[in-house]
Amino acid sequence: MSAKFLHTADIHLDSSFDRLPPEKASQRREEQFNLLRNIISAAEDNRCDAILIAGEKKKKTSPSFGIGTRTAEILGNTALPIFISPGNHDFFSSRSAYSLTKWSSNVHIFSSPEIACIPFAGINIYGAGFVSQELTFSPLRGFHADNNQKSVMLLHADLNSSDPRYCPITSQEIAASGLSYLALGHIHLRTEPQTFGETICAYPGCPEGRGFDETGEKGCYIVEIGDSVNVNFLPLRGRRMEIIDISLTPGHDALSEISSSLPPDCAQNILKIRLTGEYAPENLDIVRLENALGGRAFHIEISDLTHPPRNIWSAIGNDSLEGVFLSLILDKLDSAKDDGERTELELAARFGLAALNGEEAPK
Ligand SMILES: [Mn+2]
Repeated sequence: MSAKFLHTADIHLDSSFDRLPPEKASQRREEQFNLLRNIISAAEDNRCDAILIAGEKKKKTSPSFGIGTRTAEILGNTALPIFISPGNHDFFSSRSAYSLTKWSSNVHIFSSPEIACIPFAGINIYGAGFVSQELTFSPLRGFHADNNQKSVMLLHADLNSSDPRYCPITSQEIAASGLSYLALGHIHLRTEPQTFGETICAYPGCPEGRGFDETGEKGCYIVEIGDSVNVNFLPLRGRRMEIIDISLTPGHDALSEISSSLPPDCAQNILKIRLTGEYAPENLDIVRLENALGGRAFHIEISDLTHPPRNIWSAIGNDSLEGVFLSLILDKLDSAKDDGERTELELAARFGLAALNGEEAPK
């Protein structure tokens, strides 16, 4: 007996994207439904037998009928069974979209913090869910899966954390569970599959970044359960959030420096460009740069972390270590034979000053 699952979590369908300008935010909110469709297509394309959603399908605890109805419609458009374990943000209650929305028969929601079991294709699918914003005990404590069956569990849980509010579970409990695979959600940064006892578990992370704390490639896990358990990361081709640091060179054109530093494949992405280095503030117009670069990515925001050029010679003549050091460099500058040597000496002055002041070495 074997089965293949797509494991995802932390989709947060109702994210506001309020850092983006209103029209782009509205586009991103709409795209979240495409993300859900893409996840389902990925499961179908990879011939999965079912989809596991380990919580935080949406973010707001209050019922939002529009999102519930649209989600139900999308999930009802596939024949694949979909198992959902509600998390702290989308907990199950009589007033939640889980209760108030009509779900198609392929959708199975774990509506209790006590572990329930749904037999599926010869595999036991276990799960539990949040019924309020906090779940302060471990449903895994004392749990042991039926030895004669392959088994999967969905949990929105905090592994080995000192915070007791979000379904605190431990690696010892996982090791004692006898599960084949534990599909986790809650941590937005993907973890590599880990093995405790005989059980493999993983956090797939969020399937698409939504803020600059969720940068880089995102996706889901494809989990095959047969004689052994195989877990493979499947990247999803959504928009990426990326942070790009660019050190400007004094006297050079900022726009062309930034432009040539952008990665070639960023047209769909949302970029934060952090400008560093010494740069004259009067030559840096952030709004103009953002507008000029607008076509290069879905959205670009620029933060100016530059500082004004420093007069490195200001301590000359001072009766200080800095003053003495600079006089020595200045003597050498007077006898420098070419521009190359002069540039090197000026750089030496900058490194020396940074070292004397306990500052980071200049770029
Ligand atoms: Mn959570």
